Amino acid sequence: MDTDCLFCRIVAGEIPATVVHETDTTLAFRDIEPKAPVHVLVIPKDHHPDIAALALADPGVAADVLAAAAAVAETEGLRTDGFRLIVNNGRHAGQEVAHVHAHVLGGAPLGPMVS
Ligand code: IU
Repeated sequence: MDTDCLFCRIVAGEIPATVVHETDTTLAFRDIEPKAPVHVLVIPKDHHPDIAALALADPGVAADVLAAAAAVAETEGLRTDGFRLIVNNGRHAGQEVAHVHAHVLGGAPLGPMVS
């Protein structure tokens, strides 16, 4: 755990979050500023700064994040009409929180991808 990391502190239960799914290695909770009717963040419980670091260090947990995102899509009713899965990686992608997180977005047409 990185004590300076907001998402590590959510995993530790120090900061509240609306958790919608949890496994041994992942946690999924609602984004506090939702950009779609459904906006859930899926994170590994262990601290990794971004998806590239996670995939290189622990590809099994990277796969766990994908599986958790799929489970969230199922329970949130997004499988029929579809959903978007986004992982911002680093400064040019606009990553704000340096603990890897996958955005699960859906519940309405999302429009084209932003540039
Ligand atoms: P990004 O990919 O790093 O840009 O996304 C960070 C997301 O984390 C963003 O959608 C925020 O609304 C969200 N978030 C949150 O859910 N809870 C928080 O306490 C903070 C950010 I700070």
